[in-house]
Amino acid sequence: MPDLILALDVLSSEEALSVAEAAAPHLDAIKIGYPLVLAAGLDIAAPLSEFGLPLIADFKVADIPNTNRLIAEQVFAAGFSAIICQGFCGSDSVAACVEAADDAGGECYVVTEMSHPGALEFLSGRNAERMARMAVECGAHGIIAPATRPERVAALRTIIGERKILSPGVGAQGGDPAVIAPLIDGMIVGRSIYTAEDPAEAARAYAAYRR
Ligand code: OMP
Repeated sequence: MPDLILALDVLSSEEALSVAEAAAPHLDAIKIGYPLVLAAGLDIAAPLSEFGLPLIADFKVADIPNTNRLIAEQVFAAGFSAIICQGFCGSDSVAACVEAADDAGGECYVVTEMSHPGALEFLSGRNAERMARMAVECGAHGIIAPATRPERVAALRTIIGERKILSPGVGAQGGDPAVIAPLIDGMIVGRSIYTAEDPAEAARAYAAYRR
């Protein structure tokens, strides 16, 4: 059963720190990305790391290999433990992130199939399976796959074997935590925790699906 990863997509450092402090006892990692970093700056990583949890940088990095490497190096220098990159730019772009992660002793996760309805237009099916296979070949530590489509997570699992699957889409996007939990290694939950009246209680409820 999976780790619980908070997607902290709030728009101020005050709210970020307050939600993180409340939820931290029930979490295994915190994921932040453009919303919080653009609002509060990359320096938010330092106070967030005080909670003693791994920090995942969700910049869905999607550029040429050199730019991907430069982005990933900044991320790991700022204290993050992992980075998320897109798979659709190809193996050389993914390999640049994996290499930067390896150099920093961190991890790289590759987006294969996304969780929203529009993902079915391009980021699903055979393309997602090809990206999962490529993620394994590049030495990525795992993939991102949709909690909104458990059958697709099961299909991607047959490709990536023991590598980790981190899965967003439970709660606000409609995915059922009880259905997806046995299939994945990390459950990513955002709004259902950070907009809850009691984020600590919401996090505790999702933590019940943990190992
Ligand atoms: P909630 O829908 O609020 O629980 O947040 C989900 C989090 O996972 C957000 O930070 C999304 O950006 C992220 N996410 C998806 O929702 N779907 C994906 O396919 C991939 C991600 C991601 O890479 O984390």
